[in-house]
Amino acid sequence: MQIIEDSLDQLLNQVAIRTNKVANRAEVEKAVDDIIANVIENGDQALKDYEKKFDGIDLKNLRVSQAEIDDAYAQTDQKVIDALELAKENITSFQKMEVEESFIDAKKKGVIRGEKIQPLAAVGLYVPGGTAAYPSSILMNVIPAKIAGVGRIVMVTPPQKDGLSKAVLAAAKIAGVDEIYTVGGAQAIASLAYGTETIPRVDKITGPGNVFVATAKKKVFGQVDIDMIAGPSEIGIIASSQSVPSQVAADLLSQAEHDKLARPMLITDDRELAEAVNKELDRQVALLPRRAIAQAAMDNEGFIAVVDDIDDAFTLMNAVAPEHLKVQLPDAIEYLNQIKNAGSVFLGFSASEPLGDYLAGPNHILPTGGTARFFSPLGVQDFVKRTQFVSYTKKALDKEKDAITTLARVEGLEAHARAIESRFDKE
Ligand code: HSO
Ligand code: ZN
Repeated sequence: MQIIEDSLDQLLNQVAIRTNKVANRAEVEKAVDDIIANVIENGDQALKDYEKKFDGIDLKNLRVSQAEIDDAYAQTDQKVIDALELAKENITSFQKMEVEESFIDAKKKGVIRGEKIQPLAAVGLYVPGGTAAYPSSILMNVIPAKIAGVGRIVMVTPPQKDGLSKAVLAAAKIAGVDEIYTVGGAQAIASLAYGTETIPRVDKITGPGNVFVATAKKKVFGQVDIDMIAGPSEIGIIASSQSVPSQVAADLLSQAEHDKLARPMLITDDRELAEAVNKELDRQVALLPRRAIAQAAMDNEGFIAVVDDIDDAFTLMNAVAPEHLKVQLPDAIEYLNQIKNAGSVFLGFSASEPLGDYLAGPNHILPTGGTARFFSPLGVQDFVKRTQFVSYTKKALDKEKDAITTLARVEGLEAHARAIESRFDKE
């Protein structure tokens, strides 16, 4: 990968330029607008027409039968089932700790105030087709929704000529998906947002997808809620002369193999390590089945930055705000306070990134493209909403009524003031 060595200011500038790229989306926007309008008007028929047009598949039923799901589960290797079950256990125990409590406050005489947290009634999960249909992502999406208490979890995924992936169906069963429909693309997002004769309208849509799916999600936001818009995977590693080059390279490649636009990034204070990692990358990438993708990611988006010291490495990495941040240093946990912007952090030599992708328990649906500055990992909080409430006795209202009527009249809202005063009218 390209090695850049410069002053911290120059490097910070370069990082800002790299994360500001905006793609020209006008054509995609127009296509997606048309698809959404067609699904609203023609429902199931529009979905079937699109499958025929885009994938050449004649869909009889949109819904995947329980028998098909059970069969897929039965045909899945027991080792895979066991691994999914262990992942489920770890994800569940971790995500349960995210549950937020409702509260009620009665400290002031005659006043009750509170906030009630309740699950969303229905959510939809988009699972991409082909090789990007990851069983692990199904667990990561569905388990927090289950813990939140979501009543109905609907999955949509594009139909495949030789049938849906067995491992995906098995993961959906293990995670507790309620219904699965074979529909993909922008039309799938439209159907979840507006509902069709067969597919129920949901309250929130989560899950990654291609540019059409991502654009459709942005467009239906407001009609329903959506999770963040996922971009290509990223890994930022901070390493020093004490890191092992082969391990650093292996972690960089673990994310580079996701996508030609994935971003493997290394920041180090040691030029020698930078060069050793580069050699390892060349050696290891040649051995990978997905070497073409990983190599493209390294060439397109990857970089190694050499800085003066480890403090500068953290400053620069905070500006990158990577999806995954790997601290490949001794006593890594000591650096936790220096990390401001990162989706998920992997501390120490043994915490290799795929530990988080599959098993440790934190979510792998994470903010990308620098959005870790303000977005968080997907979690239980994403599947609940808050409702606030108050109750006042007449005496308590009497104490505060003047402040209310004053504010109402300042805003020119006389009926607001009178509504309060009506409580004190003489009968
Ligand atoms: N690293 C991906 C998630 C994933 N990895 C799924 C393997 N399977 C999120 O950036
Ligand atoms: Zn991954």
